[in-house]
Formats: sequence, C-alpha cells, structure tokens
Amino acid sequence: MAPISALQQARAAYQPKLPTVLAENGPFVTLVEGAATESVADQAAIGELFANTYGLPTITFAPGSQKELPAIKVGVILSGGQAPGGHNVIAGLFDGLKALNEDNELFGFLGGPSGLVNDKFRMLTEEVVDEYRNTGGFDIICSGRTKLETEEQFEQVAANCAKRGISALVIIGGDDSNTNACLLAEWMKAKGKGIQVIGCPKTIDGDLRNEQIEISFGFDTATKVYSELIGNIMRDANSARKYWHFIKLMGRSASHIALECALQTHANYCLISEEVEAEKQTLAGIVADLAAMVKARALAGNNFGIVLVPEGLIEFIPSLGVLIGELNDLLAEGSATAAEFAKLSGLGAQIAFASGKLTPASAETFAGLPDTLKGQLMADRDPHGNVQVSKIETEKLLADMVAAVLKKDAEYKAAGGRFSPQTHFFGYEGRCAAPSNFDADYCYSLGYTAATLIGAGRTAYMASVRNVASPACEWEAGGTPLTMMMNMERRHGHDRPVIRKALVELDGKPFLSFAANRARWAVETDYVYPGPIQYFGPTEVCDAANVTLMLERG
Ligand code: FBP
Repeated sequence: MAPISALQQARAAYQPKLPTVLAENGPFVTLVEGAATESVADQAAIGELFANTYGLPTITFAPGSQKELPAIKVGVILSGGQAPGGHNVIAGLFDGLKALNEDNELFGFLGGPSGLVNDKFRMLTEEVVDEYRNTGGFDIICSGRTKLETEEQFEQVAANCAKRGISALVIIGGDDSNTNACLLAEWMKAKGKGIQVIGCPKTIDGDLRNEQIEISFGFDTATKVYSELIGNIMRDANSARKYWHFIKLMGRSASHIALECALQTHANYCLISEEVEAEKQTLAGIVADLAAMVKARALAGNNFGIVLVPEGLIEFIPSLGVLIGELNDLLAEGSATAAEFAKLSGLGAQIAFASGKLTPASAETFAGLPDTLKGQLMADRDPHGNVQVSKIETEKLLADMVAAVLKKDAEYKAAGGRFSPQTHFFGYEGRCAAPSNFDADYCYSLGYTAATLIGAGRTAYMASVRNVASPACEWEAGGTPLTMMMNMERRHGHDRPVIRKALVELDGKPFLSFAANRARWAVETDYVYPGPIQYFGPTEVCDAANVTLMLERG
C-alpha cells in the first residue's frame, strides 16, 4: 500500500452520511414511480432515437421490502475529467451491492470507456475499495475520454460483459459520458442483451444539473479549493498592493465555477460567459470595461485587484462563438477540409488555409486575433468535438489587451496608475482534491443509489439524490431517466442527441446575488478569505455546502 498522510489516515475512518431511506433500509426500498417523462427538447427526434428507453418515469425511494437477489456482477467506469468524490461513488456502489448480496462482484474497468471496450479491468474488492474511501482522484481505476458511440464498440462492450458474466454497468461521468450511457442503455435494450446501464452525475463544471439532478459531484470541493487559493492571492494582493491578478477558472462551457468563486471571495471583477453572450458583448467592449475598473481603482490609490475569467469565455463572445463554430465544421473529424488541414505544416499555412474558408465576418474576427490565439482555436478537438478551452490563454489575452488600453490613457498615468498583471489558471489544483464532507456524503449516496437501482432491475437511469441543501438525513434518493435530459445539438458538424448542459441562468438567484453586489466589490476591497476545506470541527464549518446550491435550493 502506498504511504498515506496523517490527514488521509484520519479521514479514512470517516463514514459518509446517507439519506435516511437508505441508511435505515439499505438497498431494500420500494420504488415510487412518477409520471412518464419527456426530453427537455426535441421530443420527437429523441423519442425516435431512443424508442426503448424514452419516457420512463422518475423514481423516488421509499421504505420498503425489495428482496435479496441472486448474486450479480457489475462493472463500473470513471469517465471524463476527474472530480473530487469519484472514489466515494465507487465505495457507495460497492457497499450497496454487498448489502444486496454478499456475493455480488464489482469490476472496475480501467481508463474510462476504453477499458470497457478493451476488457481491461481490476476487481474492486473490499481491500481495494477501503484504500480509497474519502480520497480525491480517480486513480482507483483511472479515467478517459473515449467516446462510446459506434455499433462496433457497443458489440464489444456486450461481448466483454457476457464473457465476464456482468449484467449491469455504472457510468460515472459528465454530460458527454452520460450521453454515452444513454446510447448504450438504449442499444442494450434494443438488442435484448439484458445489461442494465446506470449513470452518475459527475463534473466539477456544475453544468450537469436540472430539477432532478440538483448538482453534479465535485463542484463543491473544487470551488472550495479554488476559492481558498483566490483568497490567498487576494490577501497577497492586498498586502503588496502592486499586482493585478487575472485568474482563469476551469469550467469548459458554463461559468458556474467562476460565479461560485466570486460569491465566495468577492473578487473585484468576474466575467460570466452567459451574460457576455446575452449582452452580445465584444472582446473590445469587455477589455474597455475591465480597463475602466482598473482605472477607477487606481484613481482611488488601489493599483491591485482580482479578475476572475471563466474558462469557456471565448466561445460565448458572439463573434468568436460564430468563428469557433465555423472552425469546428471546417475541422470536423472525417471531413475533406480536416484532411487537407492535417497535411499543412506550420501555423502560417494553417492560418492562411482557415482564413480562406471562413465567412467574411469570421475571417475578419480571425484576422484581429493574435497568432497564438488563432493557433489555440485551431488545435485538436477533444473526442467529443469540443475546442479544448483549458488550453486557450484567455487570462493572458485579457491582461495584455487591458495593458494596451491603459498605456494610452494619460489621465490614468498622471494619477500614478500602474498596471502590473499576473496570470493564473486554476483547474487541476482542485479536480482531485480530497472531497469535502458534502461531496464525500453526496458521492457515497449516489453510488449506493446506483446499486439500489440495479437491484431493482432498472436501466437507462441516472442515480439522483435530491434536497441536498438540507442535512443528509433529509436527502431523497431515486432515479432520473437519462432520456429526460437529452436534446439535439450540433457536434462534429452533425446534429446529435446529447444531454443538455445547464448554463448559468441570468435570472437565477446565484447570478442575481452576484449582480447586486458586483459594483461595490469592484471599487471596494471587500475580500473574503475562505481558507482551506475543513474535515474536523464544527458542522457549520465542515458540512456547509457551496453558495450556489444554498442560493438555489436552500
Ligand atoms: P468533465 O466535463 O469531463 O467533467 O471535465 C471537466 C473539465 O475539468 C473542464 O472543466 C475542463 O475544460 C476539462 O475537464 C479539461 O479536460 P482535460 O484535462 O482532459 O484537458
């Protein structure tokens, strides 16, 4: 066994809390069904594509007497980006399965969906699972981003399950991975393979959520880690009073992470991509607003501050969003233009090629960008066809552009304005952190719920644990049909069924609370220093959930 820290040793003894219905009944519950459901949009298209799994009812667990079952074998994968608490989902799944029948077995497929296709696994025994309880990371079986979508892959998965005697799969992932889960569940049902598929909502981005899925796991811990780091930087900035810190925060598309960190720390400025899009802001307009704020603080003698930049910003600036859409089609896997592009060598040739294929408006936008950014926008897509926004240095771009504006501002200079920016990118610092109590409890409950759904013979559901702004004993557990979250979107140049991402709602309480305070936070130095996540101590310190969840559901 690898050496472990004193904290990890103490933390291993933590027993995650479960909703009362599971704590008191184990997985032996009654399933209460709601009404038949519909997909969030494109009902006709989704209904046709998922003829065997569309319209299932929502499920809530109630005390009851589901019977002990004959022993079964279950497979699990961790899919996509790491998120704190994944190990506890597996621990909850393991404990739930063992409660159903001591002889149940859990196969952990290695490296995400590819492990499932290539039949690479390790057995998750009590000894293995115990080593990972309440720890961060996905290293128990590792993760990957292979997209499960082809007939061949599905055949391979079914064959591997048949070879091992596996009758149920649990896919722990974000919107793309649960889209895979939905496709796989439908295929298994259509082909009569008798293999159940259950999803679990993971992603630090916080964008896999809806009425039933109140939050994805990992968001709580990751945002607490980032907020701690931002608080530390704020204190440094407020001590030295000479730097402006531009901090980009992970969150591929939605700005939930940036918004949560702004609410926790009261940063001077936080861009919200969804607002930028709604207000049709331009890059030049954003830079002008930032420069005006930096100047106002300088005129008050404050040549320092903190700006939070959501990772996905670039795609939400309307002209850049259109440009990226065109580049996506141009570079779509399997297209003739992508093949031509692949043969080019050197950034200059790639820029010339792309510029010649874009519409005039996008070509103009493209021409106005620095070459490094052009290169980043044309770089490889992830397997789901997304631009890899974590590699686009928006924080540097904004800091440079603000510097250029201020350089020309005589009043700013005369008032002693000094703009000395530092840039940061926080993402990997939080994705594998040891889960907060909230995530440790929530993840364990999700895993246990998945085991309960399997025990009840269900497929094409996402494990869902609700009422999570209340103490864990008041949480409700059950299942949400995967097809309920689907709509049609353009990916790789084609319309595809995918789970809809939940973006920041501009009329939602978290954004409204931020909007009501941001003018003051910009001029004043109203910083809050959240400090590190605490695991031992008063419940109001250790068990408090994130601000977004409390505002939305508290
Ligand atoms: P998931 O949606 O898979 O949970 O990924 C979250 C995320 O951390 C994003 O915030 C980020 O853009 C992306 O993963 C980075 O992924 P990678 O490390 O694979 O480049």
